[in-house]
Order: sequence, then C-alpha cells, then structure tokens
Amino acid sequence: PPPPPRPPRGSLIVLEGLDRSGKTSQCARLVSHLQDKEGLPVEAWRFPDRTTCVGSMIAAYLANQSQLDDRAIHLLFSANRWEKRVLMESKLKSGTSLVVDRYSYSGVAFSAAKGLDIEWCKAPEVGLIAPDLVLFLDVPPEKAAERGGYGTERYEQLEFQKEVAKHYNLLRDPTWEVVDGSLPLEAVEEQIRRLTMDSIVTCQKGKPLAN
Ligand code: DGP
Ligand code: NA
Ligand code: NA
Repeated sequence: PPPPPRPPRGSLIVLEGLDRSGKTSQCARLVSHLQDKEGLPVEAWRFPDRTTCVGSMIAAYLANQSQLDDRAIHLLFSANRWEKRVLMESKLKSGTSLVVDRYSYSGVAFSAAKGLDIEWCKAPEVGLIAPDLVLFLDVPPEKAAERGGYGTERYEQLEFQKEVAKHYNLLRDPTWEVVDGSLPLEAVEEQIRRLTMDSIVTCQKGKPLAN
C-alpha cells in the first residue's frame, strides 16, 4: 500500500516588537484562539528560552547577575535558537504551527543597537528556519515605556529601546506585517488572527520550509 499521506506542515509565526509592545499577551491570546476556536495543532514558543542551560546564562545576564562581552551574549542568544532548531523543524513537519515570541530579528536588533556591526550580528542566524510570517507590533518607544513601566531587566530603558526601534526598521523584509500595536487590544488581536490564518493556509497548501 502507498505510504500514508504526510500531514500538511505547520506555519512558523513570529511576533516581534519592543519590550512592552504587547507581544507576549498577543502570543498567548493567539495560541488559545487557534487551539480552542480553530482546533489547530499549535504551540507557544519564546526566545530566549530560559529553561535550557544556555537560557539560564542569558537569564542571569538579563537580570544583571552576570556581565558578559557584547559578542559573547550575542552568540549565546543565537545558540539558544540553534539548540531548538531540530525540534522546531520536526514540529513544523509533523503539522504543528509554532507561535514564537521573538526570534532572530530580536537577536540582530538588540545587539546592533549596542553598536555591533549589523552584518556581524546576522551571521550566526543564517541557517535557522525562516519564519513564514513576522508580525511586528509597532508601538512608539515612549508609549511602550509608559505601559505599566519597565521592569528591572537590562534592556528595559527608553534610550536603548529607541535604538532597538531604529534597528528593527532596518530589518523589515517581505515576510513582515506591521501591526499598529497602539490600537485597542481586540483590534490588534483581530488583525493578528487574520494574518496568521492566511499564513497557516498557505503552508498547508505546500509552501516549502526555508532557511
Ligand atoms: P523577553 O523574554 O521577550 O522579555 O526578552 C528578554 C530581553 O532580551 C528583551 O529585552 C529582549 C532581549 N532579547 C531577546 N532576544 C534577544 C537576542 O537574541 N539578542 C539580544 N541581544 N537581546 C535579545
Ligand atoms: Na522584557
Ligand atoms: Na515579552
């Protein structure tokens, strides 16, 4: 008998934006919607993934409990994505869509905002799985800073976030959809749902996975 048909592949959906742009709550709302209302196989992922060994070094750095050379921490953030690559590929191929809170664009924007060369920052990301859709939650840095204030993590400072915003602008590519994150939460959610469903359908129809 012929082999059983492979399930349609899942979609790699990435949310990006400044700290306090609303990404994390939008990721959670999107995942519940896709699971509960659309009945789709989907998982919530995030980077940095602080649960791994590399992730614990990143967590200590972000909490200002350790000091690391700018290039060393850059490579750790990248390694944290690489250590999840095999699992990511197998999930997508088995039909599970992934909604990911931050990915390589954060990697490049946050490190380049410190003054590192942008091409140097991009190099270790080459070969990671390419997102099918990047949802950029656009919120002005001043407005993000007002939202409940920043915590005490290393990068949560207005002047630095302004630099990050400039570098995100340099990274926009055709996989990006810019969503106005200043709109009411429900309006943002609605746009995100629609764009995500379009991407999931395109992947189900056989769009190949890319690096
Ligand atoms: P989050 O857990 O999403 O709040 O991210 C923690 C902080 O780390 C946040 O300020 C964004 C920053 N960040 C996320 N990914 C990277 C990365 O790959 N490189 C650098 N330098 N910073 C990152
Ligand atoms: Na944060
Ligand atoms: Na977050």
